Amino acid sequence: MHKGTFYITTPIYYPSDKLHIGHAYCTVATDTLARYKRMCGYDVLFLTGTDEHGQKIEEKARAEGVSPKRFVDEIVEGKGGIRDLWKLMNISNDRFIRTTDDYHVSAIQKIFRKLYDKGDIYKGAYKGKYCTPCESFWTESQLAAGRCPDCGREVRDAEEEAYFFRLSSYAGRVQALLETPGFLEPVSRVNEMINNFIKPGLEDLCVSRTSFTWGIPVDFDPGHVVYVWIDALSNYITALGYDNDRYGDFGKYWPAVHMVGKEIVRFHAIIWPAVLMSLALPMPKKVYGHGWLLMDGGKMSKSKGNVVDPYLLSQRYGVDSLRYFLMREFPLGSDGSFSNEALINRINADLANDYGNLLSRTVAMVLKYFGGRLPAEREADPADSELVGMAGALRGLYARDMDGFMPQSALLAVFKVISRANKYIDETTPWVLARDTAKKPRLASVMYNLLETIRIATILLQPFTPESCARAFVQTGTPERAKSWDSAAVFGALPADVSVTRGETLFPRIDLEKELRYLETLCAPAEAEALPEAAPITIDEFAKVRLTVCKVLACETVKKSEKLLKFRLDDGSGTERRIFSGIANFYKPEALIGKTVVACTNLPPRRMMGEASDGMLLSAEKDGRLDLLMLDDAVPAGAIIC
Ligand code: ME8
Repeated sequence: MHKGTFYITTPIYYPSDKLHIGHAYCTVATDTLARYKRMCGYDVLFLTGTDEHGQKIEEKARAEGVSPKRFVDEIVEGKGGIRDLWKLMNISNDRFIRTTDDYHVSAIQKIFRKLYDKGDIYKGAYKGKYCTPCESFWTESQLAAGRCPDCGREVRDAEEEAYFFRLSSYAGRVQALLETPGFLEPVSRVNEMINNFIKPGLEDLCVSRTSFTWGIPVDFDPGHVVYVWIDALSNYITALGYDNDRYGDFGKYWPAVHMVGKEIVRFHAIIWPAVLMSLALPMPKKVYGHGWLLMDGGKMSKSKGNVVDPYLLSQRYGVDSLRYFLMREFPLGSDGSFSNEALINRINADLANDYGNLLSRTVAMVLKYFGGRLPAEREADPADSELVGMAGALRGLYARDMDGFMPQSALLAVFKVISRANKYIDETTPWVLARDTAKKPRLASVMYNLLETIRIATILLQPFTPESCARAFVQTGTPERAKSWDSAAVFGALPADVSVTRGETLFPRIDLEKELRYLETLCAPAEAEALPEAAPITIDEFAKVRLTVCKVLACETVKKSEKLLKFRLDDGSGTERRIFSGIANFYKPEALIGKTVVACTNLPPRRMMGEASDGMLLSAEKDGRLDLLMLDDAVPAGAIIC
């Protein structure tokens, strides 16, 4: 019997670039809550996806010389893309929506028309400052010293025909909704919305554009595309089958809980409710505006000693460790500072030392003292009562925190009990009890209490570290019925004669110093290989350097190396040249095939990863950004740079 439905969503991310740890943070938080609700017996629908339209994506695709659809396909579906990332990170989403999916596109056109037919969308003129070279409209406040903030050129007053949504007429109802307890959390965001947006007066919202084409066309007025936020927000209902027949469970799952970053609370708590009001649909159950992961005083960046690629971090430290860190380190509603050091310290302290150690010590003792299976005889002691009491009460505390969107507090509660269990080992000194056969029943009680505590903690850790918990259950011989949510409230659900199995260490300790040095080489090539002050050279010395134009025939990643790409090049000599280059963090190999590059071809060959590398490819580097030098493809292979 399920307890009802629970529909939870992440923002749909822009596939304009690779996702970073901030995106992973929101998705892991949502996944953890979805897994928690499933565990409690809810019928959960968890949705994530990608927001694929808009000018920014159109421009990025143009810069790469591909169509916008091809550009987003690669980032979303390609190797190491967004879908791969969520698979790797064990994200349990039930659906994945792309706003370029046909069913979504046609549903958006219907929704736009509905709003128009209702009179909530009208045609007007968009007035603003226009930068002709950039083809961009700006408001007065967006300008930089009165000029275009992008290119710095002069702007002019201009008008563009556009559709507007009557947001202003929903201000009263939206304010009442914002003030409804539980709708927008954390509560601090409610005043932010009311003071910053409602009180100054809501203006009607421009919901169509004519200045670019990569969007969903307004079907009754060609030339206009639907504003990307109307397109994007509606994903939450089209993904359930609203105005389309791809799915049929809108009635079953709507309304949703929307997990979003604080910067887009405004769209979800003001604009989206107003659109839903206009469509006469129920309001979202909740909008939760989580905080940001910050680094280097605010900006996520690869250049300043922090690796922020969730793919890389998951592969190196384990998905569960990264998931745990994200949920344990930062309170969900506030901002927090991300650092690789904090990540490694947290894994070592909590997962390796506290939880992992408790598990491995307990299993090792049951094996050593009882051959792996506990006897039925027991001898309780008053010394057990605190641990047994804490473990028995844990599920209640945990549920209160999880229901209150406080996964960090829930984890703190679990780890308090884990620490208590480690202390219990020191207090009961099983190694002393083991010396006296008369104390075997007492020793069995101590072991059982430890296994029970581990079992309850493991059930509750499942939403955070699902894979490791499954392995812990195997080691502790926990039968299926003793893994359930219900059984987490019962101390004593393990069979009396439980038997354990030795397993691999769940969370190996990480050498902090060594890892930080390693991560530094990945993320700050410019700093790691600081260039000496350039000394003057003569023209003859310069002429000694042979720079040859080459065509990339093939390019591939190198096993066991996260940095290197292996190139096969046509250097015009008729013999293929092989060069290894440490740029794998910046390029996908398939994107480089056919490119015209420059190599220094009179360096002595070097052995790299067991093979000869004959030369060096030239790149341009600044502030952690790296660009392989590429020439116009008309330049022939073998041309000498002079
Ligand atoms: O805004 N810390 O997409 P987006 C924590 N397509 N979370 C972060 C973060 C950080 N530093 N950086 C990003 C969009 N996020 C729209 C959404 S929804 C209908 C459309 C997370 O790719 C956070 O959840 O810019 C934020 O709201 C989201 O990624 C923005 O992702």
